[in-house]
Amino acid sequence: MENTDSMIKRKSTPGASTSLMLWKVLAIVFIVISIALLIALIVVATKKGKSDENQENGSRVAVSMESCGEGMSSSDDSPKSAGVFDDLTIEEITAVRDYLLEQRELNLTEYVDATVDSNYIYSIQFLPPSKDEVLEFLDNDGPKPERRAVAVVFHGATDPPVVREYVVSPVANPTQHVVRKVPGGQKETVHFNARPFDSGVEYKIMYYAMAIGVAPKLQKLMNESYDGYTLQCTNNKKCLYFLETAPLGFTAEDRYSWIYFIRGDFIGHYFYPIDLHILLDHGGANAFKWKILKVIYNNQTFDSVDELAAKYANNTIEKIKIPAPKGDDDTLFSSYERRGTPQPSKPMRGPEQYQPDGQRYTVKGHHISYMSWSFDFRMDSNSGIQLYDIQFNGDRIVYELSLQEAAATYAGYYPLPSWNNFIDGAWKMGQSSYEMVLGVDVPETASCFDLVHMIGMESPKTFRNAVCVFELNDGIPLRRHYDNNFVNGYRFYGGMANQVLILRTIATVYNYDYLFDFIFYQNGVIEVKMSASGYIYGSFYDANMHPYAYPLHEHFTSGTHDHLINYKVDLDIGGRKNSYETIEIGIENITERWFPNRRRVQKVLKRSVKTTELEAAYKFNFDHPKYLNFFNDAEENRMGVKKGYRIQLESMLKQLYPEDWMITPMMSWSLYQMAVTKYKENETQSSSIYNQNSPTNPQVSFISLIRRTFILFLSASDVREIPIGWGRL
Ligand SMILES: [Cu+2]
Repeated sequence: MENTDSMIKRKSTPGASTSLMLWKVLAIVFIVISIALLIALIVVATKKGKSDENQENGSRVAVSMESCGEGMSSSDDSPKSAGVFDDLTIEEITAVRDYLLEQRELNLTEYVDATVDSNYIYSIQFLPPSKDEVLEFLDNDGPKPERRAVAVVFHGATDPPVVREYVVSPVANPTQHVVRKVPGGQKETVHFNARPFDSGVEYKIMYYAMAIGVAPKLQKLMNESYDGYTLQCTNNKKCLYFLETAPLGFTAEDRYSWIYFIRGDFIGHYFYPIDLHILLDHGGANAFKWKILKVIYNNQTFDSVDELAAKYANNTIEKIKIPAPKGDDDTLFSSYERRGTPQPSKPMRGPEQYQPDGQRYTVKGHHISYMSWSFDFRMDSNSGIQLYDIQFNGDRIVYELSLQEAAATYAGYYPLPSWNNFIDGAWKMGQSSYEMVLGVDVPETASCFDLVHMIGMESPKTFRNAVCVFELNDGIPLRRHYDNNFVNGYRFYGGMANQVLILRTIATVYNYDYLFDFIFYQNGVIEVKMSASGYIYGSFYDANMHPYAYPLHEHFTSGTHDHLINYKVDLDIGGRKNSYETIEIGIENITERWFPNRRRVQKVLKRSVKTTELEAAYKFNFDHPKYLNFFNDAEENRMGVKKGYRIQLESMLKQLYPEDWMITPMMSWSLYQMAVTKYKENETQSSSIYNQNSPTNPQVSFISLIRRTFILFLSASDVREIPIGWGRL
């Protein structure tokens, strides 16, 4: 742990008799320091022109701040992992897309011309190679894994319509495609109604349905009730736009959504929902068969738009008028405009991070090295950021550390927000990381990376500076101590500044912004952290919302909700054969050995090695605190203790939904604070992009994954993957 470079040690000099000596020593020290500073100044002045020469500024590193020093030197050799975990480039995605479009039997329509009943490419991205292949290459000089792509194709033109996934290779110049058995069901097709919502193609058809089937009939109502706001607005003024609740339906076989309307022309438009809801059955590929089933207006429910329009016209219903915001003052609350008395009263800049000797980490493509650490990263366009091959002091400790899913589950009186239970892997969470702003989102010193994605787009797009890495002094010492001499002094001081490396990405999934951090400490700890920002999910407020939320503004609130985040960590401590144990901190009540008439109550460690996955599924219990320890039975440290890593769950949320509630199966990982499963190549994810719209019968049922495998072998076992569910409100 000790890094002499950052350690500060000094001896105390108690006693007045030594004060003369102290002054002499100090004088000499100051002279030495002055000379050293002079020499340093000359060296810096001479080298200024050369600064940054050794820093890696590959094409992917879009921002690399000029720093004062020359930074870490690094060779030009590319890391062995180059290309193994890297996402597809613009050229590779384009080649895969063009190859698929040429395959006549697929009968694909280009994205721009596609409708719901077309066969079209929804997404293309990198398909990481199997762990066996990668380790054979990295550790045993096996062949380099082939780079492959996975394309999700919506086959709206087949009967019945289905979703298929194709594995296409090689990505540089594709020559073959095979149908993939989709993880979860292990079938070659997924039900069409379980597909993710496509905010291009499907929204377009929905918009026509609303613009043609609803807007003309409700023009008068919208105009009067919503103070001029309508779907058919003119000159882009007083426009309503609409969104839909999720999940889209109850099972994989149906597709229903409540459409709800929002005033769209303000900063923070999330905060301007109105009280009109329309239930749409948009199942299947034939949009002519889509139907409006219910309409809610001013807390009155109607079977059709016609019924509402007629009753509105003949004044047989309760009408509502929700005034439009009046001027800028009325909408200031939803803006980011700073208001109130400026602080501090005299404009002054705040503290900043700087790197006196330049960057202390090196970047080669998406391979990052820092102190004793090294790792690779990529971004799954759906589920988000993934780190691979994390090594500390040259030992691999984690094969994969990845975001799997983010859930947000709402409550309320009206369908918005009551019906909303989002899982963001189906809403392009990985493709939702946009450019970070230096000095606000990350320190000015950060190095940032561009990403390439293609979900719901005609061609791949570059997302600039969507992942950043930077070193940070977090202001709290990593360790420190004064050695008390108990006579108002001390014998020595030791301390170490906490300088850490942070890899950050911020996913803006509609209203909220998830800040995902992976923090590497110098003592071998990795911290995984999510901080939430952005806007709350706006809902219409009236007294009916009282049990679910507080009013936040006129007609506006946000329903009570949870955010639950699911990560996977595939730990490899000293190799792939690891075991898992809990160490319960129990209480013992024993006879005091040296006073036989007395008792002694104290804590005691009770180790329990888990043998089945079910046994290893962890539900936190305050009455029985436990350490969660992963260790290698065959590797010991010099004290004879098995080498291991402990998972420390810092922030947990209990899933309040019962196991048998319709919504729970699509996110059954949330029932556990941690679960441990035996590694299987076809069970690499705890969720799926098809789970959101098949809540009761999801594509990947995490709970059945952990129930299916009965025996978890001990030291003879293969690696385990350990998805961790944790969250915060
Ligand atoms: Cu929230």
